[in-house]
Amino acid sequence: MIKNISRKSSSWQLPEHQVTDEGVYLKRRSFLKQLGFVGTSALLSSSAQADWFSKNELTPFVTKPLSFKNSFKSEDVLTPEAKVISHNNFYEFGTSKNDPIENAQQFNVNPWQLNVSGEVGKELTLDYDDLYKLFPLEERIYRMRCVEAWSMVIPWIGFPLAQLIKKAQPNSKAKYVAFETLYDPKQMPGQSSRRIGGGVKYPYVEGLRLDEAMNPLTLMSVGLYGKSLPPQNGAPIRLVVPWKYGFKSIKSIVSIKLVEKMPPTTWNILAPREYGFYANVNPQVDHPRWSQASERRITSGGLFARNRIETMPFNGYEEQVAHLYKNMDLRKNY
Ligand SMILES: Nc1nc2c(c(=O)[nH]1)N[C@H]1C(S)=C(S)[C@@H](COP(=O)(O)O)O[C@H]1N2
Ligand SMILES: [Mo]
Repeated sequence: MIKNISRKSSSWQLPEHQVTDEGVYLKRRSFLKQLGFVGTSALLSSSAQADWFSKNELTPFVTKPLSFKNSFKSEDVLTPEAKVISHNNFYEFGTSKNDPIENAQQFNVNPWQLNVSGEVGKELTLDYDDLYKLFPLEERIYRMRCVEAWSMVIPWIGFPLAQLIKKAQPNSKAKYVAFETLYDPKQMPGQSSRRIGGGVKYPYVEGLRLDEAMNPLTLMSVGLYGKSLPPQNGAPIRLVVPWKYGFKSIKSIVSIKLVEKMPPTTWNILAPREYGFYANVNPQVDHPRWSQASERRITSGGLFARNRIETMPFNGYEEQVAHLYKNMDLRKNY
């Protein structure tokens, strides 16, 4: 995502236990490379999924089946599960697309605490079981468009963020919502090494305007393809905002804070000219280094199934969300 940003190597500054973690990580990667596994995961078929884990000598993270009702369908062909869980951006576990599936299987998500705080009448703390029990779960089939110009169609399971925010009773000062990913360098190798974590400042943070957060499309996701989230997709709970570039959909959230001012966001901090606060999918506003007019839809099968399609304004959700930006210059507010 950030190829032209300088990565000052600072591993020599790290305390010894972190250097050791990185050493183990790098050894593992070169081992996998020798065996020819690194870089091949995008070509896997569904049936190859179990195989992938055994070849890589990984015990897959255990997901659990969820009950939910169907509520939001799509005409689009679903991206196969094996691709949804093996082609990921989750820099806390490394910057290559197959790093998260390789490095996150031991991620411990139970116990978990998600705090809702800030300009609210009632602070909330949700623990692991609450994430699945507090609100009825629904399935939402959404397109997901990464700013890197690839996209998927994913059957998420979750509940509207609006329900959680209402429960916390925001006061009149609440104008924005600030989200934060877990900070745990012992479990997330990218957080203890600039090289592995891509130079991102951790914890990963994101934000929405309150009306964006309250829009019925905005989902807190706890699962996909009928089961709880695998760690590489943001277990145990992540945001999904389908009309915005994928980087807004922050993973493994521990804090949601209602705030008065526009909060800082990770990619905007790193490269403000390239990544704005709004990040609405917009085929007419190019990234400074590439076009956003089209995207590669990741579907099934081999190379010829990787369709190049036109990108739609607001990722095709114009009807549901365009009103949020009525009087805004979307070129300025990218
Ligand atoms: N904490 C955290 N959240 C994150 C990211 C990340 O690196 N760290 N990557 C983002 C990007 S760039 C994308 S495209 C989506 C990818 O979600 P997926 O791997 O479930 O498809 O997660 C987003 N959420
Ligand atoms: Mo992304």
